[in-house]
Amino acid sequence: MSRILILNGPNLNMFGQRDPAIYGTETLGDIETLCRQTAEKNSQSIDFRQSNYEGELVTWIQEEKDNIAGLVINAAAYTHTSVALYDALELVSVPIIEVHMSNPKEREAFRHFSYVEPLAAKVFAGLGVQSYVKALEYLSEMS
Ligand code: CA2
Repeated sequence: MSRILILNGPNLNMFGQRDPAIYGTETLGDIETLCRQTAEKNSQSIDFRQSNYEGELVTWIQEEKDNIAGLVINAAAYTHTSVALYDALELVSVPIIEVHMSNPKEREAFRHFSYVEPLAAKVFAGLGVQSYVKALEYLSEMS
């Protein structure tokens, strides 16, 4: 069974509570449930986490990088700001899939650059919760 780490960055615990036109109505709990259903179909086991702290995300990547078959990450605002996250992701040798609910490239200019993208095998953005589903399916097809 492939173990996949799914990391969610700052403020994503607020999904479903604000800005439904941008992020949809699903909560992060709903997204986790959908990921678990998708993973079960693909014989994957998932570890689904969220943190509002850059350092905690970095620590989790360091701790888990050798225990996983793939990493799915919605780094939220840290996508556009975090060299620390880039440095941590550089240490990961399994495929990294970048996901976003919205499409940052179609939003404000400050969201257009991603520190995750250069290290990602694939990016799924603008598909709502399906971005996470497609990331798990992509990893399943890769393995
Ligand atoms: O579209 C995405 O998934 C984002 O990663 C969401 C991030 C944003 O900074 C990225 O540019 C794109 C976080 C947005 C703030 O989180 C909220 C969640 C629910 C309601 C309001 C804000």
